Amino acid sequence: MTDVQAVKDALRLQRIELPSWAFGNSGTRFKVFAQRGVPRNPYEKIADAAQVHAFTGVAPSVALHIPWDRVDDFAHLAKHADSFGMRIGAINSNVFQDDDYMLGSVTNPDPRVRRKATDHLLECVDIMDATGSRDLKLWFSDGTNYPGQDDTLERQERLAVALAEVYARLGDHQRFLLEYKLFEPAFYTMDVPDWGTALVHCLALGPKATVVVDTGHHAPGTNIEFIVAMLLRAGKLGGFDFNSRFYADDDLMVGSADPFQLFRIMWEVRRGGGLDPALGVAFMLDQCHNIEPKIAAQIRSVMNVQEATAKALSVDSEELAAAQRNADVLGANGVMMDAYNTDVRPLLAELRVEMGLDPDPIAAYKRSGYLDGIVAERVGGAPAGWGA
Ligand code: LRH
Ligand code: MN
Repeated sequence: MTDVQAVKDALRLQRIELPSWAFGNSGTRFKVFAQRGVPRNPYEKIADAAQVHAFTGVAPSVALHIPWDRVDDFAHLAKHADSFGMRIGAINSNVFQDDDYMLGSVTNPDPRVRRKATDHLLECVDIMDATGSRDLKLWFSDGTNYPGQDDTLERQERLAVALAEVYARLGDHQRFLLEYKLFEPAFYTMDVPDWGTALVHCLALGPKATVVVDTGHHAPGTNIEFIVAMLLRAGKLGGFDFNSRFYADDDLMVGSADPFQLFRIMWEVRRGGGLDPALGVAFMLDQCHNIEPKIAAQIRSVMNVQEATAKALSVDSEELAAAQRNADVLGANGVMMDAYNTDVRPLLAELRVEMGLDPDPIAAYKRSGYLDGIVAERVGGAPAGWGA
């Protein structure tokens, strides 16, 4: 029997970090649809993120993206966040939007460009010092489009040099999360295409170098939960960029395209001890709400992670282990499917009430009238998006 109180206690401790860029306008190369009431600066993004925390109780931090969230005084921005009961989480570097980076950033054949890119990464650590952030998230759009375009091994050496310099700059309580991605914007090679490449670079550096699993960055059909289990086993799972996809890096709401996959991932997280906050696994969302209302979509996304986690916590692990030991294939699979088919929504609603929250976060948010307020208030100024 599932120990309901133990499930609730674990869910109460879970923390889900929100991406500042999810509150701004986003889209595809075909169109970025502007929505009304969109924040115009990081201060307003944090105010919107605070709404997600206010109604879910488990999302007290916002990841920033530099330069999209550049401000004159990051310590002041951190105080602003604190005034909303929020804190600034991971700092995301951006070496993918400058013309100099056409042939790569830290892997670029031109040492001047490599220096420029590395200096940006180091500046992001300066920002972490000001915001009190622990995590630097490193994603490189670096890669090639045609065989022969550049030397694969030489590019790996250049990457290793930059990572080592950043690693040496990290403070005692800081670390970086190296993000891999199979393709896009490069279409022949990406210099960090998969978990193996990311892991090899991190193992070469030390304990402050970890790997982040963006659930949209794999080839179709990839068993992502196996990768999660292996990274936990190696002590190198720094965190997740949660989203979901039907085809490519669609950045849709986590769990919306494949809730069963998210359940399987959260089972391996639980099995590998990753739900223990002491292990430091960062559960971050990395999504774009191109057509749906952004704050409500972030609330829904947090709820989707909670539901997958509650289902994973409902797996009768002793019964499962016994069935596995007895080579009872159907029995073991049945234990997993019983948990997955458990409706955990009543338990989560109960927990929210015990946490002093409304059992239905989205309905409560809609009743708050917050969206009407920001639509009326945020007139003029440039709405935030994927541009500095
Ligand atoms: C790259 C990525 C990365 C972020 C960006 C917003 O696809 O997943 O994590 O920098 O999206
Ligand atoms: Mn990502």
